[in-house]
Amino acid sequence: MYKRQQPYCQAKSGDAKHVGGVLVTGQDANKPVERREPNADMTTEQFKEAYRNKLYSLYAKTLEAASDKEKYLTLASLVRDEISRTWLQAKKLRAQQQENQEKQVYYFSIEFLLGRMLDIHMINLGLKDTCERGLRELGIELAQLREEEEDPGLGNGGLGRLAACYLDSMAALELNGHGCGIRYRYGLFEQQIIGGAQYEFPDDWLKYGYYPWEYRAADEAVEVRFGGAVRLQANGRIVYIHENYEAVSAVPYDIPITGYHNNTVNTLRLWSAEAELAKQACAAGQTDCRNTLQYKQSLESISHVLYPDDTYHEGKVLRLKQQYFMVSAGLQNILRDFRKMNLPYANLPDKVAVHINDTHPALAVPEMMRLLVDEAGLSWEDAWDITVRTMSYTNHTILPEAMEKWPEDLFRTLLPRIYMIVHEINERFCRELWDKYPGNWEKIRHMAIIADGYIHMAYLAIAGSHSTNGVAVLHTDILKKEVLHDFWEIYPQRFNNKTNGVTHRRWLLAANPKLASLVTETIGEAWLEDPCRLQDLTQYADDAAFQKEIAEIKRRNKQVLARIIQQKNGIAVDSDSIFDVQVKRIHAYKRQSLNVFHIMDLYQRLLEDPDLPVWPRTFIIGGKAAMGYYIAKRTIKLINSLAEVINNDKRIRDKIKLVFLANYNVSLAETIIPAADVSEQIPTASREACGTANMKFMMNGAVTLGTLDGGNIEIREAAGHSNIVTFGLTAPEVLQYYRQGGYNPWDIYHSDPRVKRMLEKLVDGSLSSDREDFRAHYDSFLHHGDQYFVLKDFAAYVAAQEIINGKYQDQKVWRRMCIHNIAHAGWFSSDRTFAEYAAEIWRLNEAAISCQDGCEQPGFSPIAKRLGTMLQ
Ligand code: 26V
Repeated sequence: MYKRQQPYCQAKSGDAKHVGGVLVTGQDANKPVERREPNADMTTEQFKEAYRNKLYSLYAKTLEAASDKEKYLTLASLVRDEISRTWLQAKKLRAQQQENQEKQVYYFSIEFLLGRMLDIHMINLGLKDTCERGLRELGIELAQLREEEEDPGLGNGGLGRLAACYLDSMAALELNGHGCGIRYRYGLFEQQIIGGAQYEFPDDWLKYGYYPWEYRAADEAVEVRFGGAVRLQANGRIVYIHENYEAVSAVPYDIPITGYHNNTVNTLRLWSAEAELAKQACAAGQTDCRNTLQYKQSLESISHVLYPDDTYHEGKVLRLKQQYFMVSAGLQNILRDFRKMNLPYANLPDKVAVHINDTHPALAVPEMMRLLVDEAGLSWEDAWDITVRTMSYTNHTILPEAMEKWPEDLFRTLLPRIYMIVHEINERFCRELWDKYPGNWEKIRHMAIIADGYIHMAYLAIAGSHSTNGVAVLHTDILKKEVLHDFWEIYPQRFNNKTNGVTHRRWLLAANPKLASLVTETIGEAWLEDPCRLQDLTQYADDAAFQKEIAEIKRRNKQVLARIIQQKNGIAVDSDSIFDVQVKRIHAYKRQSLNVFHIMDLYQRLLEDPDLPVWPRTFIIGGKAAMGYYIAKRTIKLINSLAEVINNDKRIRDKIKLVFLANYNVSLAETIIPAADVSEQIPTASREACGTANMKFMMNGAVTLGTLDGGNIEIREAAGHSNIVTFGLTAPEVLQYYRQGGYNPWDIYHSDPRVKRMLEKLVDGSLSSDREDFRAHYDSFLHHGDQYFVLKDFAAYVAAQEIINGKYQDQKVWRRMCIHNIAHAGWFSSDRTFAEYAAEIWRLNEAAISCQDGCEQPGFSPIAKRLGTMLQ
């Protein structure tokens, strides 16, 4: 059931190699690899001179007088110059492609969690070594400057980071793929821990501007309209006139996305709401200028802040405004470009793919209809056919409480014309259902896009697109069999799986340079462009010398993290202990509490027997809790309270330590993940759609300790069952409990004395002087049915932890496991995922499929060739 569906990463007959950025097979594979490194020819001397000149021209300062920030900006500015040069060429190429009418992909996402960009750009442009060497000769450490870059937190977690990985892969694969999102003035809040609890502070990431990495394109601004009313005018045909609306200028900021050694620069276009139109209206005497300031603020609030939330806020009007703002601006922009091709609209789906990342951009469906019907004058039927063929949608969660729905009234007031269109889509969809299920009102009501006063965004996205995909095999299975079963029944051909991936360039090459170098020294550099080649490491899994080097690199990465822990938390941790890490959003279903319970139990056992044969462990936990999510915030307090007790108890002789690392973000992840021994992936089976941190850990040689959920199942398939430790209820078991009940947490409370003891400790003052501090946890486990089966899985989890402890003691076995994980991580590269999206959803490889051997005919794009080969 869980077998991988793609042969990608299986040993290929006749090795494949990349030549000039294009993957080729057969005879060509023997040619030397000629990678395009735009700046391979820049000497260190030239760099140093350029650097000094840049510093003078930007700040009129000498090296000695410049601050670290200025030094960073000088370097970034040099890199920007290089990007601009390449980008200009890339834009020319794109104009040419448009003339040649190549298909373009637009990935619409309300979040893009980019992380810092300096390192990645230097690597992609082939500049890193020269810069690092040149700076060193100038007496500057690159590592120090890196810290000066803001880390834009324009996303909450996995969904946003996935979007950023995909941008990286699109550019690496030379796909014509672009991102479309919002330029939030404030990103996800900065987390500080005060007295053990989370406090939120604004993320002022634009304090110094985002100068090096963004380009404002004010001349391409478009207008987005809210509110007002719609008037019908019959003039031969019915025309809808939208009037008395509020107009907002959507101003694009373009962020270049460089491809790895291939001269590709794609664009992430982030839209900012500006009130330029309000100012103009005031100047033209059309509005009351006294209110202009207030009006301006209200309009600009649209892109003011990222919703700091992975909890769905029903009815938040600003959130709906953000969604419409983004899709309207993005689609207007796409159609403006499309019109330059002078093609009939019927050709749009052959030239443009619009991807909807979760339901947040699902308004793209009715907005596309509005643009095609109202503005381009197409018939409803033609417009619908074009829309469905252009759109595709990814579902990222099955949690019922996360399914977006909007109150009809709010929707109608804010977006009157869009409401009319959704209404019409719903009418026609229900008629289709009626033809299929005559008389079955119950089913139709259940599937309707508008029902019980709400607009269901997932249903709108499925009905309005040609593809709906899940993000792991299990997740897609659950969508088909359970959550979206009715939709799968009517549109089986629309459903498909695309297991997530992560970019191995950021998460291995950039984040873990020592490991990356060792891999390259051992198997050559082909893995960089063809991550499946990591498989070649399997032959070294038992090689004592290689094992030793792997262990040494891990030890050094752990030392780096240990220093950070000492600086940030003031806790001394032993870098020879097992680093056991759980970093991700704090959420009940992700079960940080299960981790805590194991630590509490282990601590108790150590108190009883300080000679317990356990290898010393450092438990590291990090993650943000949504601001209004009470129990998640209490979990952070619980972790810190427990840490306070354990870390100060001399009786256990430093056998275990617990650390909560504040403000988990992409940059911190880049330091934590390469230093991890154990990757904790322990959600309630069926709840985590896929997970992506699990893949990043694996790539860095950590061993997964996980439930059989989401991507973990496929990690086990890839790495081998003996190279990961799994435990707990399976998804079918959990789903059965949800359907039929039959689980009573009190049974476990009474039968397992460890559980009873721990639960009582939550409320008896052992962890906090305020006995009410963790009452909500206690109640959730015992009085509210332990929804996420924490108590139920506890015994199995402790047993799995014992297995980890045992395996680690035999370092040969452990290192072998680590190597197998690294060697099989290639399949989890987002390059693979994206190649699948491109070939199977957006059909960028139509040409490749029809020319499997050779593709030498003129007119075939390198992309088509490359995809054809990757997916063989
Ligand atoms: C939303 C909500 C809202 C209600 C309360 C619970 C809850 C939990 C999660 C979410 C987020 C939904 C969308 C999302 O971020 N999904 C994540 O997408 C990742 C990329 O596909 C995937 O790896 C994660 O498993 C999935 O949770």
